[in-house]
Parts: sequence; C-alpha cells; structure tokens
Amino acid sequence: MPEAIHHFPKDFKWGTATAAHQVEGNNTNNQWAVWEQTPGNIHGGDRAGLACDWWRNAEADFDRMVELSLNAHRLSVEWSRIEPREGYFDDAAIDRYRQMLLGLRRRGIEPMVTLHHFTNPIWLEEQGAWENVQVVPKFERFVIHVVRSLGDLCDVWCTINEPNIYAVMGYLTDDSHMPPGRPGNFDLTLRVIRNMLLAHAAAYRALHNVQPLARVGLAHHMREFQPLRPNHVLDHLVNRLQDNAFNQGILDALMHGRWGLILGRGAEQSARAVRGTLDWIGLNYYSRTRAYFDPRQRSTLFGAIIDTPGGEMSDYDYGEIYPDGLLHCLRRLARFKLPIYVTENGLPDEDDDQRPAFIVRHLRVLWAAIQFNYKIQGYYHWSLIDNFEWGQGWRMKFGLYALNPHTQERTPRRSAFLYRDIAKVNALSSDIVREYTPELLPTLFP
Ligand code: IFM
Repeated sequence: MPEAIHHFPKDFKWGTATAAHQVEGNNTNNQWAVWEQTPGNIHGGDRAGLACDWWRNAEADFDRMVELSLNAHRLSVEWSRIEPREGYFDDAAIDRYRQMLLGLRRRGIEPMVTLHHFTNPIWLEEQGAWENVQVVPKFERFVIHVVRSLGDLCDVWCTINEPNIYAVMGYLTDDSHMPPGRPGNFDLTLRVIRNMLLAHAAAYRALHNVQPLARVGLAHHMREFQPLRPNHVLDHLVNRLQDNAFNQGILDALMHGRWGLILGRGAEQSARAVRGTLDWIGLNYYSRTRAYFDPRQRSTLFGAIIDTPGGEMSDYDYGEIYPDGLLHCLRRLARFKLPIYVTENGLPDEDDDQRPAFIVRHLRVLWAAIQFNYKIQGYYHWSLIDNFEWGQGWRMKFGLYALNPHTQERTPRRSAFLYRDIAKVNALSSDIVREYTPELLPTLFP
C-alpha cells in the first residue's frame, strides 16, 4: 500500500515543555520548597530535590531534543532565583538563563519562555501572592527585568501558565495538592484568576514596551466538560457553569475585556485592561471531565465533577484520554483569530503502553484542526523527561525519556522515537502509524 501522509505546515514547531521547579533542581526559595516539607502534601513524601539537574546541566537534555529533531522548547524561569529578595535581582541567575537560551538557540531550538509557572518567591507568598492585587505591579517589575536581560535571546513569551489550575488546586478542590492548600474558597479562587489575568495584561504591555516585536501569549488549561447524564437538565446547567468558570471566563476576559457571569463575582477591578492582550493563545489540553448536579456542592454552584465512568484512563487516574476534546477546545480558541500553540499535551505512562497511541491520536486531531484553517503553529509535548509532578511527586512519569532521579540516568521510551520520526518529516504518515501503533491504522488510514 502506498504511504499516506498528513503533512504539517512549513515551519511548524515541534517541541517539548518543562517548568523550572519541575526540572531545575535545588529550588529552595519558593513556596513549593516550603510546601514539600510538610508530610502529607506530596505523594510518598517526595520532594523536587535535584529534579532533572537542569540548573547544572540542562544542556545534556537540549542535546536529546536535537536527537529527537525538535525545533522548539517551552521552559520557564524561576522568579525566586531571579528576584530572591523583593527588589533585588540576581545577575548570576540571569546569566544561567542566558546560557540556557543560548544553548537552545545554538542547537536550532526556538525557546518559548514562561514567566510564571506555579512557583512564587517566599517573600511574595508572605504577602498573599496572587490573592493580593498588589502582585500585579510586582510581577510587572519582574517581567521588565527579565525581558531587558533575556529579550535578545527570546521572542516568544508565555506570561502565566494555567491561572485556572493554579487557583483551583490551591483554593478550591478538597484533595488540594497545591499550596497554599486552602480548599473550599470559591470566591478566592475567582479573585486569584482575576489577579493573574490583570498581571498577564500588565506583563503583555511591559514586554511590548521593552521589546516591540515580542510575541506574547498565555497558556490556558482547558478541559472538555460534558454533562454526566446527557438527559438531565440540571447536569447540563451545572456543566455550563463549570465550563464558564474554568474555561470560558478566562477567554471572555481576554477577548472582550469583561469578567462575565461567574468570574466577575465580587470583582473590584475592571477587566477592560485584559482585552486584546494576546499575540497568540496557548492551549494545555489533557482530558475530559463530567459535571453533574449535586445540591450539597453550594460552594461550586451546585456542580460536582468526576471522570467519565468507564472512560479510558491514564495511569493513577490522572485523566480520561479523549483526543476529540482537543479539537473542541481548538475550535473555541480559533475564534480569537490568533496563532495557536498547543503549549502542553501528554500523560503519565511509566511503561509507555498508552503514550504512542495518545500522541498519534492527538496529533491526528491537531492535523484535522489545521485543515479547518485554525492557525496552529506548534505542539509542545509534556514532557521531554520525567519530572517532579507537583503534589503527585515522582510517581507520575510524563517523559518521552524515563528519568531515574537517584542516578540521573535517562532512558528513551519508545514514544521518544515515535515523536522524533514525526518531527523529522513534519508529518504523520501511515508508515509511522504502522510501525508504532498498528492498531490505529484501520481507523486513521483506512
Ligand atoms: O506538570 C504539569 C504542568 O506543570 C502544568 N500542566 C499539567 C502538567 C501535568 O500535570
């Protein structure tokens, strides 16, 4: 049979994504380092510790990116290293990030730098961090310092990673896995998201003032929400509300400059400044969630969420594998008429028995979305290498490469070769599918 090929656009970015605290090692000056010390906060009592040792030698993993034929990488800078005390900026930290960015560029890998990915300097945490609107000028000052120091080496900036996850995991969910660990605070959750969006908007403007040609966006985590019981009117209603609070409210603020029905609850600041503050939009997509009506859940608008009963789950029930949801989310983002990056997509899968099909199925959906002329410019797989998965510690293995955190030894999983073969030819072909996921051939290339 002749080979059938789904080509991706010329100059498409094939990358991986990481975050500072999850890979750098020895980050001791942020709120996570404190949080990790309390028994019960992290699965198995794990700590980030040396992580993937990137502070000393990220370059060895940059070489691995080259081996995988990647041309992009999304990494984050650690605020608590760059501004360890309020108003004091550490040149040595900036120098290390300069080396990293140069290291990527010399290897032909375009860096995308995230400016906030879950971690706060301890001094900021002590001031209430994102609960306090005073964070906005503080973040802006930090961003100005970073772009002045690194702007010659980076054009693509991601201001904030997943405001909704940061807020929900820190302030809403009962089985809270994230600091400050204050579940059940719906109004505070909304306030934190709003402050993050206001800070994003201030950062957007600051970045452009310093670097007019900067391309600035934000990584929005979207889940596919569906009512648990398709014929249950109240499930539909709470599903809409949950989707609005988690997915759509942030998009409305960015597109229209208004908080909307739910995100606006108790808002003191206007959302007008947030409007139009994107040069691109990033999507972190992982899974589908079901919402249902539960009269006991007053604090979450009478909605509760679970995974689809009987759904195809990844390791440790991290989430349901649902590639079509990627298309649905991209469709919503396409309304911005802006370039879109899939800034994260992946799953925990230590033995790599699900990841090859996960990658192929999601990339097939991505290719289909491109055929609709959605302006998708790149895909960043989460992640290059197993890393410290926050409250889940080291047990969830998201890497194309397995890491032994004790010896720092890396071993490529089969998915690494699959992803390499796709990136190398900038296409998903029937030959690749036949080699790595033959079971998908009849459905993808009938
Ligand atoms: O590891 C995280 C990342 O920091 C943010 N997005 C989801 C990933 C996997 O859970």
